[in-house]
Formats: sequence, structure tokens, C-alpha cells
Amino acid sequence: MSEMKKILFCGIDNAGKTSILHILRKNYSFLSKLKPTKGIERSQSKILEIDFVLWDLGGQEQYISQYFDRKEFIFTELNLLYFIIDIQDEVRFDNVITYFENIVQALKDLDQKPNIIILYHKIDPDIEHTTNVALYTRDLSKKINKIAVGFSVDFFQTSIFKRWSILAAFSYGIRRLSEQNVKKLSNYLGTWAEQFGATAVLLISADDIIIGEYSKTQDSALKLNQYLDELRHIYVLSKKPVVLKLNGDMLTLNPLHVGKFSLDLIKYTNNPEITEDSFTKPVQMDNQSDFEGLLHNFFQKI
Ligand SMILES: Nc1nc2c(ncn2[C@@H]2O[C@H](COP(=O)(O)OP(=O)(O)OP(=O)(O)O)[C@@H](O)[C@H]2O)c(=O)[nH]1
Ligand SMILES: [Mg+2]
Repeated sequence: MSEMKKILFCGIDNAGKTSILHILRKNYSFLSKLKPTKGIERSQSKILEIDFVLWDLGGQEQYISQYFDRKEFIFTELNLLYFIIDIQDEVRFDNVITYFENIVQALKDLDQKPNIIILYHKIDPDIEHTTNVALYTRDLSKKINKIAVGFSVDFFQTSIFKRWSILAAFSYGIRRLSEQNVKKLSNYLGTWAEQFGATAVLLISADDIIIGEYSKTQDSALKLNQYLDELRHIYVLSKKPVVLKLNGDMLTLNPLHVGKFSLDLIKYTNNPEITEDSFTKPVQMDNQSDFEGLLHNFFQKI
């Protein structure tokens, strides 16, 4: 078994770090009771049967300066670094960029190269298509990429009002830790997509981590993501495989039990020639032990 994995959540105060952690854990009732985090709050989490320690770094100025005094303790042996930016707080973007610069400098000083994931947060459903959001994210991304040359940096848009936006960003980070297995899984999902005429497929763990995804087009992937909360919700209520047909889109959610793994397979198609009958058939696994082995690796070797 591998050792504990360390994931950092940084960003200035009020960015939404602690909220994001609560959303991941489905602690919705905590959200209205949040207070600024005092210094560092560490919590342990078992994700995909692997032990993670999530470090929530309170973002008030008096704490941030302390982090750089003990940078070795905080910024070494990271598996992932999430940097959260409140997109609705444009008056403080300069502070945000300064903080990010200091973090990257600390990582360089310590010779650390964790994957960095930027969350443009508080992109709530009512503002996601506004020009301001487009402008701010483009401008910030430019600055961030310039500061973090040589690092792997990815960007996501999130909001606590879309739990799946947070899960997608989090799952992506987890998958970054297991690149090779991810590729194999994705190939597997590709053959299933072919089998069913699906244009996008997701494989989700019991703890809501997207462990595999495959899509023919960016558009299909987006569509599938938009329906995720709905599909999951219906499934929780009905406890039966879900079929959803809307505006020429067809989606299914099927529980998939492979060895000791309980997963959900979600398929999407916008191809009008695919019938519900064929789309909702159970998955044919030619070589179940192959697939089980792959999952085993995925869960053990992150
Ligand atoms: N509109 C909106 N508000 C959010 C979102 N996420 C968090 N918030 C609000 O932002 C405020 C700050 O959230 P926190 O999670 O406490 O922020 P934090 O980054 O942990 O702040 P510090 O602990 O001080 O560093 C709270 O009032 C949240 O309800 C979001 O996606 N959209
Ligand atoms: Mg906090």
C-alpha cells in the first residue's frame, strides 16, 4: 500500500476553499455556518480506497505570511496543489496573483513540482456565460501560465451550486496521479462507447470520483456533465438504472459491479439512430478479469 497522499487547497480568504471541501463530502448543512479558517486545517479522507490528507490553508493575510516562514512543512511532498480563485472578487485579483507567485517561488526554492490545478470558483449558474467571466478567466490564465512556466497547470470552473463541477475538478486531480492507468481505462471506455453508439462515457466510483472518461467530442462531454447531477439524483431516489431522454439527448446510468468494485457507468448519445433498447443493454465484458485487474491497479497504484 502506498503512503498518505497530500493535497493542498490554497487561495486568499473568502475564496471558497472550505466550502469546496464540504461540498466534496456532501456536508451541505455546514455551508451556512462557515467561518474563516484559522491557519491550517488538515483532514483525512479515504478516496478510491486510498488515504489522502487534505490541507485547507486559511487565506487571511496573517496566516499566509506564516506559511512562507514554514514553507518546507507545507510545500513539500505534495501530490497536488489546488489554487482557488473567487472570480466574483475582481478587486482582489492582484492579491491573488501575488499569492500565487509566492507559492510558485516557494515550490521552486524547495525543488518541488506538484501538479497545479486552478479553480475559477464562484462561477455560479447565473453568471457562467457572462463576458466578465470570460475576460477575467482569460486574463488570469495568461498571468498564471507565465508565472508557472515549467509546471503542469490545469484550469477548471467551479461553483458550490454545481456539485459536479467540483467533483470533475477534484477527480481530474486524482486521475493526474495515475496517468498510465487512466489511459488504459479510457481506452476501455472507448470500446464500450463504440458498442453502444455512445458519444461520451463516464465511469464513477462509489465515492463520486470520475475514474474514467471518454468522449468523441468536447460537446458531448459537456452535455454529459450538465446532466450528471440530475442522473445521480434520480438514481439515488429510484435505486434502478436510469434512462433519460431529452431534446434528442439520451443518457443512461447503470450500476456496474466488478469484483469488489461498485461503480456507475454513465453513457450519453446525441445520435438519433441509436434506439433506447440497444443503448440500455447491459455491458458485455469480454474479459472481466482484465478489467478488474485494471481497476485494481487504478485503486492501488495512484
Ligand atoms: N456565490 C458563491 N459563493 C460561494 C461559493 N463557494 C463559497 N462561497 C461563499 O464564500 C464564502 C467564503 O467561503 P469559505 O469556504 O469560508 O472561504 P475560504 O476560502 O475557506 O476562506 P478562508 O478560510 O478565510 O481562507 C462563504 O460565504 C461561502 O458561502 C460559490 O461557488 N458561489
Ligand atoms: Mg476556509
